[in-house]
Amino acid sequence: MKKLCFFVSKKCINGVVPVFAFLAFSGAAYAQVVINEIGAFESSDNEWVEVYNAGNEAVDLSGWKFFEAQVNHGITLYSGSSVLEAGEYAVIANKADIFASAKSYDGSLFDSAWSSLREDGEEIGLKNAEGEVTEQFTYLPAPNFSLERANPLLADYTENNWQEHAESHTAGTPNSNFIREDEQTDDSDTDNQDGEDSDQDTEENDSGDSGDPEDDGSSDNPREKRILILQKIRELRRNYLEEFRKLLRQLRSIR
Ligand SMILES: [Ca+2]
Repeated sequence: MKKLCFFVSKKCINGVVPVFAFLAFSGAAYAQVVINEIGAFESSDNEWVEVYNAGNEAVDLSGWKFFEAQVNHGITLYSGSSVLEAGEYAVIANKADIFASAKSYDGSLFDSAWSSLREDGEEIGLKNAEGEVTEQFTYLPAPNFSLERANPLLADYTENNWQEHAESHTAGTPNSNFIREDEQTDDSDTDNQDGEDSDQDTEENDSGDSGDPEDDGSSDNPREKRILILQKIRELRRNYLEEFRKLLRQLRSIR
């Protein structure tokens, strides 16, 4: 256990390490599909929810239900695969054909049908093919943009773990708040187990970013500074996800 904790200690994210440590120590498979982003701000026909497999084994969503307004809404595969691999995303849309035509998205898409997701929050959930509740909670108000979950492994449904997107949404892709600002400093100068995919390659995609969101020096405009910080967060999130998936692969390889 001590060795394991050392193995992941440099990438500690709140709530993540204890789960991984337990899993690796026990060697257990771990299935956990969660609701990861909510598009209640859209017009009713365009509404959607994003789900994410935060476990370490594939999950077949055939027969699963999206629970909303005290109703179990069926979901039917529209495109992609019903099997959600570990670390993969899928989208459940109120009208999948409308979602597919309106969004640039090529991942797994499920069609469902509900009246309307409340922008001021309501109780929603997921039920598996056996009818068991895998997750159920009341989401926070998000009237303008999507509501994103920061840490999919935390059963925290408060504003500590859910924030409204700054200007849009990330349906089917990692959330913009996946790495929170207060986690960047703890994660900034670390390397991974294999010495690969470290932080050196994080500066390629966003021009004008010096690497330190507090010291970019490029603008005093609050909105521009916020965008620069969000770009840095997304870079860190991408690197974190790569490490996240690598750890899951390592877990699965343990016999
Ligand atoms: Ca997302």
